[in-house]
Amino acid sequence: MWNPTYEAMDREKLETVQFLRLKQTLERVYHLVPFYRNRFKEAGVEPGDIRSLKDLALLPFTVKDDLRDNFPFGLFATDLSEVVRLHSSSGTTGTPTVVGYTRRDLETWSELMARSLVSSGASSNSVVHIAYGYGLFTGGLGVHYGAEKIGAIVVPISGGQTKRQIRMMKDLGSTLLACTPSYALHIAETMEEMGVRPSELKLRSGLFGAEPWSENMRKVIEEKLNIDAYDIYGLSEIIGPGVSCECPAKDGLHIYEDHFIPEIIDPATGRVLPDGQVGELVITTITKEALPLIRYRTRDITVLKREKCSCGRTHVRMEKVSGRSDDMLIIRGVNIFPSQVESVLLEIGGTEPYYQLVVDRKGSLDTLEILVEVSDAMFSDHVRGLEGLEQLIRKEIENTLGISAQIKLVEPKTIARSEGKAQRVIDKRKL
Ligand code: DLL
Repeated sequence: MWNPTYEAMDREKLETVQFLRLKQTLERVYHLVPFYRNRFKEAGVEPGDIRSLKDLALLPFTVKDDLRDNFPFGLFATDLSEVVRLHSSSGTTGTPTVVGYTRRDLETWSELMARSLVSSGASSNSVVHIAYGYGLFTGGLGVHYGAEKIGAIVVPISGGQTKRQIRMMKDLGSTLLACTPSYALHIAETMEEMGVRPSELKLRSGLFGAEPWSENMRKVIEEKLNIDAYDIYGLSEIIGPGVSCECPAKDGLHIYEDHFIPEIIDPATGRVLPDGQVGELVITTITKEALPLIRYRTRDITVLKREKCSCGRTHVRMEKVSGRSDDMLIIRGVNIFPSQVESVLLEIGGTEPYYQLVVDRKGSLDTLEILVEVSDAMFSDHVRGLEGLEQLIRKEIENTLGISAQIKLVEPKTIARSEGKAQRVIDKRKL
């Protein structure tokens, strides 16, 4: 562990720390951010009404539109002279949102990334190959400062030029690869094309996040790259990568509770759900200076688990994110996440983990077409094999998702590869 004092703190002590930090944050936002003062007044609450962690539920939610409506700096709680860095959220639609950090916020972020890197097998002896994009996206710089903090050697290569990435990993002896899971897969595939075997590299682990990926995808990546693959979660609004991360138990991501208070709500009603129930993750930051967020609705769907973890960390775990409530497709009334399709495809075999869901509407009926890339071996097989595969996928998708879909097998390497977050869904109903 990077910081056992906090990462393994006993529950009672941790909750005391959380409550003190929460109180301070509430006082600050109430007095420094007019938006929060107005919201609290509308909800009829004042910071003084919050007498225990449970009272958090009395406070109103904050949503992405609040950041947009107050673009660029309306929700900042410090003077701009205190702000030393800005990033922007990766949203591809609508007004952008901007997030800011004070010097102490950057220190906090580095600390959380240091914890995440150590949790996924890194140390001062590691060579950390950072293929997350550098720039306004938080992936590259977020991992970068954490890796420097633990004293590892940082290779700040950013995304793109995949063959060069592979040559560099080989030459420099990179031990940890940090990128999106879809890019990790693309790297593995390019290695195969180049005839580079995983044993020629020194890679031992991978820190993958920024998009949902299934357990089956983990197996594929681990096998192809011969590494341990760990999931890391975060969002720009809260801090960037390093809100939570897996430990060697690979059974959920520990949320750094000395900095964030998580809740799970029913996305439809906003009601807080008990631990163990699936719902939308809501996070309150309790140490952020420049942009504290109160009960921020992440839209990410997960479950909280409080059972003791074998790694010794005491912080609550969230399960792998299954999708976003706003990415959840409702097709003929059935809720579907792209990651469910991924899981089915990888279970079956004969296909590659490259797929795309195309949703359309014919008359009043929603249609779902799933483009699936077949493996090279399968493709060179005779047509009967492909027909059988198509039928099998159709059957399994129907069994798992509860709706029928048209399956279109496509040739190897025809679905666009991504260097960042993959685009899994084309919803023509919304175009
Ligand atoms: O994606 C920060 C990040 C960078 C996380 C690198 C991990 C690694 P945004 O661009 O603001 O920030 O996107 C945040 O991405 O609300 C989730 O929907 C999704 N996401 C992030 N990590 C995971 C993950 C970064 N491990 C949005 N699993 C979040 C599933 C994830 N979804």
